[in-house]
Amino acid sequence: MTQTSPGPQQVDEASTREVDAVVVGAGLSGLYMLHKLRGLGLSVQVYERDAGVGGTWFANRYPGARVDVKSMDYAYSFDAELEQEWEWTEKYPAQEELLRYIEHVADRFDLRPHIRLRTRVTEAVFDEGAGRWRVGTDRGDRVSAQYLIMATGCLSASRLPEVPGLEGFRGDWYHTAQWPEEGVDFTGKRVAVIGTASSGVQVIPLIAERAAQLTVFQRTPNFVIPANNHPLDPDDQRSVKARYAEVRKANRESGFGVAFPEATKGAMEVPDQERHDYYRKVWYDKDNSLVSLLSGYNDLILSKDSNDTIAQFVRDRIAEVVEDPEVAEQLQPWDHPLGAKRPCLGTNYYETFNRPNVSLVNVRKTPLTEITPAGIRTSEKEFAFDAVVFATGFDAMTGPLLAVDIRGRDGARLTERWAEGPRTYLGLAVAGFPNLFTITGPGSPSVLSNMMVSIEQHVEWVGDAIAAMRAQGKRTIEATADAEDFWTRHVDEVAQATLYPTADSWYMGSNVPGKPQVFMPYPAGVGLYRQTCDEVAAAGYNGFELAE
Ligand code: N01
Repeated sequence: MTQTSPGPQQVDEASTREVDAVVVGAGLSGLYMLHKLRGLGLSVQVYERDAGVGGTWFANRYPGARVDVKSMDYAYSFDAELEQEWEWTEKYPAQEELLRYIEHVADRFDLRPHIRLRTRVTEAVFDEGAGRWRVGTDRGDRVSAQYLIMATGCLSASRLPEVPGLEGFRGDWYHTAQWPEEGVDFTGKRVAVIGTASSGVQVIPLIAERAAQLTVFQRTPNFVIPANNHPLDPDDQRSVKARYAEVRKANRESGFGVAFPEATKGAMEVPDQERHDYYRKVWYDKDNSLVSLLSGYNDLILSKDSNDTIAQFVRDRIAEVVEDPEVAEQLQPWDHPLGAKRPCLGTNYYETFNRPNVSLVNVRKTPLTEITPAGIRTSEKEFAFDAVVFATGFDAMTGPLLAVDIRGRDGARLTERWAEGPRTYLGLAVAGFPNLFTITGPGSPSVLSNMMVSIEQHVEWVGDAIAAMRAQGKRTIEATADAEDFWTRHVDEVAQATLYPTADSWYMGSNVPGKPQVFMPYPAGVGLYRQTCDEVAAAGYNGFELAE
């Protein structure tokens, strides 16, 4: 059996230190937060549970892992020299290249001395008397910090399905989000992949090329759009760099964090042929993107009828590509609007089901009942495997935050405060938890956007808030209960006006048994959201109490 999570190393000597800020996580958010706070003159301790920096791009190193936002948009914008000097090689770079980029950033800005790796923050308790957070780790660190910044990511608490028997499995097993650094050789093996969303869609075609047999266990089919990935043309890269400031500004003001001309018409307002031609053009366009597909008409995520047009277009493509009509039918999604669950980008995904060594099991019809010593049992039969790959996702958004025992005023636990679902002000702060900030927290656009745009906006907003507090001699900043109530209701109202809540998705917490069914990200778009955050700051941090 293979368990790949880097566990705690030897327990170090207990230490109690005072720093200005603790940042939890050394992914894209944690690194920039560290750099920002260092720039303000703060002492900062970053803790990272993994053995290296990179967050998502450290942990998700399964074959085929690559970003689905274009590289030129999925790059930090905070430093003009960095953005000019880094050369991307592909439209959608692979994990290795993204990790190289992040490591370059860590070295370039001399961030590593402030980061403790392989160290998981286990608890953070607000000491009201001192007005400071007391933070503890699984390696015995004890640190007191004025600010606690959770840069733990939205998709970092991976989860396995509730199927019994894994501990008795005689083969190897892997989770896509805890992939061994040394890689895995599937050559000649009988392999199972459970899960057919973004991670499964990326890993399946590559495992199929190596394995003797690949069996894909699918519960819900997804919409998979062709990535049309390709090497970046150096002239195109130069041309974007020449107008980078303008490109970044447009991204920040957009809906998804990637600028795209605003659609003026709904999908049903144009003739069928025109609409079909548009979808076709995007499907085959080498420079297409999820945004270009979803932004062609202004109501695709608002109107079921409009959404049906694009959903049917994709189902037709699946039927065209997949040779066995029964398999094609199983792969066609009918149960959710396109975009209401995270759509996937794929390379040779549907084509892979035409390979003689690949088969599909519909676990909606024949549910998984048990992992056996030899393999997997469904309600129909037992399958034998040498290796099982879980592409089964995450306890998203709240999972990484609630994995730390966070206690605010009066010892109130965040887990209890969020028992009915997350409650935040602006997705950045929680009433009763002073000086705690959540980067891309629930209630902010985060996962519905280009994460880089959302991360930078939050880091800069938090940095500015801390700078303002220091300038005014304030020791604590805390969201008011009224502001939190208002924001939590507002996020829900905006979500209810869309098709998002109609799907069972990790956005809704549906993938985790017992998790409250609440739409967690804020779907009003990054441009509008940024404006709101800026207005709050300009009004002297409206909705927050600042105390000396
Ligand atoms: O996880 P998921 P993911 N029995 O939760 C299935 C980002 N990401 O790692 O849909 C059988 O989306 C589950 O089935 P169902 C991106 O934001 C980005 O793929 O719940 N099946 C589903 O098929 C993405 O949305 C990139 O019915 C079970 C799958 O496992 C997010 O990460 C790449 C099961 C889980 O899908 C998460 O993606 C990768 C069970 N008991 C990830 N439990 C890119 O940038 C779960 N499943 C390209």
